Amino acid sequence: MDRPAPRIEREGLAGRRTVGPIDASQVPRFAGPATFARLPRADEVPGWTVAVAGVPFDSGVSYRPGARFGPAAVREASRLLRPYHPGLDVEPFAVVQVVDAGDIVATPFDIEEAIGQVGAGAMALIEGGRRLVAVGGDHTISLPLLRAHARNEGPLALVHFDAHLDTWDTYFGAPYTHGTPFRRAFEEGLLAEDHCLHVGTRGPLYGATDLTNDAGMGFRVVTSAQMDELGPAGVATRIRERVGDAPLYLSVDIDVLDPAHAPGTGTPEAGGLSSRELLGVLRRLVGLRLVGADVVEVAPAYDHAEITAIAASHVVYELIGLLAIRAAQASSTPDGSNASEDRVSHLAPGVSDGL
Ligand SMILES: [Mn+2]
Repeated sequence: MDRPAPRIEREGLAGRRTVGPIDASQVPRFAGPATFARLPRADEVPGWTVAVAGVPFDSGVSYRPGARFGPAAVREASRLLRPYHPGLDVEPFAVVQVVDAGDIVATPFDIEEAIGQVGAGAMALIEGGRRLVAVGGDHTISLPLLRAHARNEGPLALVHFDAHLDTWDTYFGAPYTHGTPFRRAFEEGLLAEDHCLHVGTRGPLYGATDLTNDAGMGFRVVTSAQMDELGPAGVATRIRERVGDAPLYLSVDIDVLDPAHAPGTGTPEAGGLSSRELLGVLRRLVGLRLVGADVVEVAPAYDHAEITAIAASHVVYELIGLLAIRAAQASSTPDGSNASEDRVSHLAPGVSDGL
């Protein structure tokens, strides 16, 4: 393209101009290089509030490798995301400036060095209260991401969507792997006591002590099977009760979805959530103090027709919607008026209709 791509520009919070996705009525969605949702790169706008960044690191996996290709696959699969979210009644890219910040580069040869690189990369991105949705990569990356956010926000409420607990101690003696980040986070004091929850766990464990050890670290669990009784609204209520007003970090391992909805992942387990259920839970979390999030474990080599990457791209979009609404709520005047209120009408928690 020999001229800048035409982008959707809007007036966002406090009258600030936001530069959104490339206009799909002028440039077809399948044309041009992929950024997340065809948003501008960070270096194409003067400043931003929310970034999507890839973390293509998968040297911490225990089974199928390949999540290093997750960020590229999620970007490709995100081309069809549109600017308006009807379930949340928000235009997330209009309310705040959202960008694709590229990839946080980490060595594939040394896990501890990579963890340092991811942490430093994340710290730079979230400086000054900016928000990050990281796209993995394997679940190892959540440890440095939690470290970075806890440094800014203090101990975090962690809501962890995953088939697995990820609170094991070591694998082959290795303390830093994709199955251990949340035990390390607990040990390091990054997590807020009595505010952490796993959602969607299932499948065989090494033993019953996996669960008692996990509970001993202060985690509670809503299993995948409980989705049948509670439904997305009930699960969201459990989450809201657990998190309260603590700063919230959301970590979504795409294997929380059933392999029918996410075949392209490293450690699939039968009996998982549908993508509809996961999205339905997430969009009922409006009003919580979301400070950061990641979506991990998309391994495109095992995917089919982009099923997994599409699901992940929608999860990221959902998270951006929550962050945009959070930013709008934070900047609302006491009488509730707000320059971009027409882009966000559901500012109250407990969105339940039209989801
Ligand atoms: Mn995991």
